[in-house]
Amino acid sequence: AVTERSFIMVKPDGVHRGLVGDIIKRFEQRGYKLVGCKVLVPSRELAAKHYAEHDGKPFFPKLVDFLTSGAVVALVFEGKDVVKTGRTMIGATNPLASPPGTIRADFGIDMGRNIIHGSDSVESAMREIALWFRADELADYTPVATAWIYE
Ligand code: YYY
Ligand code: MG
Repeated sequence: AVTERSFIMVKPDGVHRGLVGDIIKRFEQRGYKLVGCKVLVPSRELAAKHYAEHDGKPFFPKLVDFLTSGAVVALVFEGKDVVKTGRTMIGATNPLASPPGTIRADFGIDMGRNIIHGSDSVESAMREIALWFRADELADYTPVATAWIYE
């Protein structure tokens, strides 16, 4: 559905490296609608809730340390098949194993510095959007280009 939403986040490495604009640009030029955007340094509680599925795994503590080490840019994009397409645009978890043209391959090398997060299912997206944004932080509007993106 065209109202499908995904939670996309530029992680602290991407912010430090000045990649926020490049990453937003890729989703914008694809035709996805930006409905939420904010910069914040996440608390440990928020980071742990975001990555709750990984709690108990060996890399979990360093993952929480990393995500809380600086500012992130939390984004919500909306559009047809945005969750799956967003994951395709982002690429594999390990940047070195990710195909050229994907965000992680084009901007990164190590798995623990892979630049960006994207929801892995529509259900995850709904959970993550509710975790990071209040309802009144998501904009309700219709981009004028809509009819030139969707037939
Ligand atoms: O969804 P995605 O970000 O591609 O990977 P996940 O398996 O959900 O792991 C979340 C996050 O954790 C990943 O982006 C990097 C980090 N990580 C890690 O540092 N070491 C691992 N062995 C697995 C994941
Ligand atoms: Mg994941």
